[in-house]
Formats: sequence, structure tokens, C-alpha cells
Amino acid sequence: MIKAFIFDVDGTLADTERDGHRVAFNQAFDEAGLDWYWSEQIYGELLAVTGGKERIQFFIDSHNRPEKNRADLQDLIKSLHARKTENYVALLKNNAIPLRPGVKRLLLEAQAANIRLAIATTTTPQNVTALLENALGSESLDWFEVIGAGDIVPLKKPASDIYDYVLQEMQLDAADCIAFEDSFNGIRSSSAANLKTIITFNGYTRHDDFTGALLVLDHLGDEDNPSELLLKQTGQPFLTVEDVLKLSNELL
Ligand code: XBP
Ligand code: MG
Repeated sequence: MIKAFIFDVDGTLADTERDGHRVAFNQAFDEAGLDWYWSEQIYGELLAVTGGKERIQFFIDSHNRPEKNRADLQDLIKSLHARKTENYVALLKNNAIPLRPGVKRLLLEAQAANIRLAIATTTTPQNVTALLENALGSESLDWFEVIGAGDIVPLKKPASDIYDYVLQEMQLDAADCIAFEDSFNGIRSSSAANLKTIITFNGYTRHDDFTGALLVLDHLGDEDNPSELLLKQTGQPFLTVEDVLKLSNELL
């Protein structure tokens, strides 16, 4: 019996990477006087590594930046990332990034059906708060029993740590939960925690390998915004809680 839904944030709840995180990183680089610029394409490549600080390090290494020899490199990365977080939170306040189609509907439906909700993400906790407050109102923070985020665990996705942490906090078995993810690193993490996973891909992740997913959709769909892939597979415009429960029992 499914008792909880566990949601990833970036790319799953909202399309935050291209017009949110990427922009906030570039602002931080500019403010620090660095000549780095992450284009949409470069950012897509950098998404191979989760976590903002880890992504900056990956950029320096993979683009062979001279800064790699700086004695204060780790301090530089930390301060760039702190600025990036401030920029991202400000950006969401001024220009809220909407939730993806069907997300609010499914969250409300799940609560009505007494399904417990949680979040498992590699992003910084302040970013989750800012996204939820601006897109759904501050009361929505209470919809989630556990918000597992950022450096709270030793290893970020694709390691299972953040999902293991959330399951432990909720005192639930993986078999009683469904994860919602958008990326290869996301499903590697949820699968490593033995969770069944529903994928809603986005522009950056549409060609990722989602082997093992329970279902792969373009988005969750709403009445007035049908999920094309769900329509094709079941004739229904949007995914309901009942569908998720059936799917988990391989009945859909
Ligand atoms: C999200 C991430 C995060 C964000 C940036 O991955 O990798 O690093 O891009 O957030 P997922 P921070 O959706 O798989 O959790 O800069 O706060 O790390
Ligand atoms: Mg994601």
C-alpha cells in the first residue's frame, strides 16, 4: 500500500534550471568579476553533476579554468555559491517560476487521499522554501512532512543518501512510497534507495536514460493541459493519485 509521495524539486516541481539556477550562477560570476558565462548549452552539460558547489568545481575542472590553481579555490566556490543562492531566492521573489503542469493538482489530491508528502532534493534548503512560498504560498511548506535538501547528507544524487534520509525520517519502507523525478541522476538516486519512480522529463532531461521507471511522462497533465504521453498510453489527460496507486500495483 502506497503511503507517501516523495518529490524531487528542480526539474520536477518546477522548471528551475535554465531560467533560475543558471541565471543566478551567472550573476554571481559577474559580481565576483569572473569572466565565466554558462550558456544554456554549457549548463546542460554541467547538469551531469548535481549540487551547485560541486557543479562549479566540475566546470573549473572540465573547462580547465586557470582558477583551478588558486590557493583559496574552496573559499571562492563557497562564496560564489552563497551569492548564487541569494540571487536565486531574489529571482524567485521578483519573478516566481511556476510549478509544472499538474503538480499543484496532484499535491492537493494526494493530501485529500491521506498520502503523506515529502521532498528529496540536492538543492539548498532556502531554494526549496523560496520556490514553494512564491509558487504556492507559505502555508504549502507544511504540506511536506520532511524536506530533505542540500548538504544535510554526505553524498548528493545519484547517491541514494537523500532518499534514505527522507525514508528514515518518515519511518517508511521504500516499498510504501513513490518518488517523482525528472533526470537520470534523480532516478539513479531514487532507484538506489529501492523506490519506484515516476518521471516527468523536461527540456534538459528528455533524452536521459530512465530505465526502471514506473512511468515516463512529458508532465503530469491537467484538464486544460493534457500530458501527451499519458494520452497516448492511457487515453487520459492527467495522472491522478488513483492512477499512481494502480501503477504501483502494475494495474494501470
Ligand atoms: C538539482 C541540482 C541542484 C540545483 C542547484 O538536482 O543539482 O544543484 O541545480 O542547487 P536534483 P544548489 O533536481 O536532482 O535534486 O546550487 O543549491 O545546489
Ligand atoms: Mg531534478
